[in-house]
Amino acid sequence: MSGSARLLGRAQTLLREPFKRICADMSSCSASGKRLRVLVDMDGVLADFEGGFFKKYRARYPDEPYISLEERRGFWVSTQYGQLRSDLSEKAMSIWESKDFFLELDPLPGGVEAVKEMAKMNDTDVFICTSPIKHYKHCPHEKYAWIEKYFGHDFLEQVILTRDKTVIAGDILIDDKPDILGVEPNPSWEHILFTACHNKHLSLGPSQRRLQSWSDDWRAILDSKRQ
Ligand code: DGP
Ligand code: MG
Repeated sequence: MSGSARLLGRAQTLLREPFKRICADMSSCSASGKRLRVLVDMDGVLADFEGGFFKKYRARYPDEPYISLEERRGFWVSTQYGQLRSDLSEKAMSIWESKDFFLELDPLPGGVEAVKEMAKMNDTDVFICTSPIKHYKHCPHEKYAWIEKYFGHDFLEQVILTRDKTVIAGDILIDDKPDILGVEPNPSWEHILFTACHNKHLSLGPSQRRLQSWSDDWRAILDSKRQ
């Protein structure tokens, strides 16, 4: 081995140790949860999708049968309407595929305030993590416009649009969908089920947690994930 090759080898060894230490520090930082990353769903958690759907469905189809919010069961609205009568599935879809549906959703009580408060907490990063519908003509644009309206332009930095939430890394995902599945079998987040008309009758496993509403103790749930 030449003298320069030996020197290079030694330099690499010297560099490797501090570099490894820095990497270890970085990973222990995230493993100890120094900064908490909270993912908050939009429809059914911040924006009243079910209420907005019901109001507009009744207005457009006043003579058709409907399912009251009390009677809602199962995440997919179109599936339950299809069970009532097969053609109602398409009628249901026509509601959320219409212009202004997502833009005009009312905020659910306390949600906007809670997310704003979270975003101001020390060592906390908050993202709105939402799945747009595949009929993309209005939905993605209106989701951004809704977030800008209630949180301000700068908060658009915190928006994640994805059809697969399992590939997004976070400590907590607050979401009203009972089964959040995707290509990643072991998502990094703990799913906190946000109570909604369609999921309130489900019993959860012993390790699963709910947030009943934004009046529930969301701060305690966040604190439980800090170390
Ligand atoms: P998310 O809240 O991020 O899980 O998004 C789910 C979206 O799906 C939300 O916009 C509500 C919508 N949704 C609810 N029921 C149905 C349905 O039956 N069919 C479709 N295509 N979308 C639905
Ligand atoms: Mg949702």
